[in-house]
Amino acid sequence: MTLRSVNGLRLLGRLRELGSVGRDEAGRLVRLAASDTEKIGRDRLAQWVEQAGLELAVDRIGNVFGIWAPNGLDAASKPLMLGSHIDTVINAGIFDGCYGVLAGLEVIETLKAEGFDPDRPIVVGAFTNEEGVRYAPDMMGSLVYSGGLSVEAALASVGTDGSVLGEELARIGYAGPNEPGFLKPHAYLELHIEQGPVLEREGAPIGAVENLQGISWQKVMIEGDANHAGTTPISMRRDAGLAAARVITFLRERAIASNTPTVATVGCMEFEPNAINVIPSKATFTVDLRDPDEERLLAEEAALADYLERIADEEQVAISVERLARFQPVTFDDGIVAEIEAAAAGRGLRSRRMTSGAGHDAQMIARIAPAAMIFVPSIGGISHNPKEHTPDEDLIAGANVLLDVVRKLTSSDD
Ligand code: HGY
Ligand code: MN
Ligand code: MN
Repeated sequence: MTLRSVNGLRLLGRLRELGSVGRDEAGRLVRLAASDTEKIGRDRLAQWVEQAGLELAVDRIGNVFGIWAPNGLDAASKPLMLGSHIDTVINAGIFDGCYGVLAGLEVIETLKAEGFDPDRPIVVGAFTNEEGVRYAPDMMGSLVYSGGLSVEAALASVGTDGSVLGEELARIGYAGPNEPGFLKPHAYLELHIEQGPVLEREGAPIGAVENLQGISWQKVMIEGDANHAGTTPISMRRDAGLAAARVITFLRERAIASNTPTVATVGCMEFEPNAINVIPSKATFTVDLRDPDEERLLAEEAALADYLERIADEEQVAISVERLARFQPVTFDDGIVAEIEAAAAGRGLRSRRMTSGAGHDAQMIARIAPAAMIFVPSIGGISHNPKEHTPDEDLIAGANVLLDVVRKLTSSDD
């Protein structure tokens, strides 16, 4: 039986078009949640959804959905949901998130065009603020959708720029009428670039993602004393900058010594008064800890807390911590993972089961429906970087595997 395939040129064209939207004056791709640049991307996606003849729906947290409910199917009756996100980090690549949304739309358009008769509606979603760069926590839209955070609390989130999410969504026209969770998915599938080195290293074009690691985000504020860089003896310093530096090296040394998949990242750092000849009075930075094992993640958090106490005493500084996000590791639905492997094999594609190092909306939707993910290789394992790249044939292969799994999960003999 010849398997129908997606329209690869249409998918690649849309990926590149969406990738050109939301560039700053330096040409960097920056489409932060609910920003003016993200609005341009949202509007373009909405156009594609409506041109495809799908029902466009937006919920109160700004999640955007394209709904295909043919032949009298009731849109709300347990649809198969596909999706990801179109917001980006700062100076992003063009595939993270957008690939899963546009491939989901492509799969629905392909099935629609071939006259496929699904036994349930099929929906593609673009979740708000997956990246969490402007508002914490990340995966916010899917977290609200799955009941993990109230929509009111999410709309009240204050961004790193002092903006309020609810006001921004209203301003860009994406404070929708639907209650988050208004469609109860039968199952959820997310296609995404791996953003790591495994598939490329092993020459496997498809990853059947069976679990996703836990995430801990914290903001650490260290307060010392500003003083003269030239006249203050080292022994008399209460140096917030030095204390912050000791925390960063502690995290790296501990992650290496642990001999486990534990990773730790300090991605944001601000000094006050941030002057070349003034000992920093304040250092504010973020800590991103991740581990596939919840017990180890808890142990890393406890070790950091102990070290902060020690540093406060040794450097005579005051340290406070604010939790920004905390998600436990998630195991995906083994039945769907097996369908992904079977679909890959059906196309003669090698696949391998794997863990996701990155957070994804699937991690949240797995709270309300069986979920799984499909990965395609990332060249050099690079992501959250304009060098992020996946070859066209891998992008199309991933979309075809998604197509086959969707067809299987919506065929009445399933
Ligand atoms: O942080 C993450 O893993 C995802 O990119 N939001
Ligand atoms: Mn992503
Ligand atoms: Mn990302």
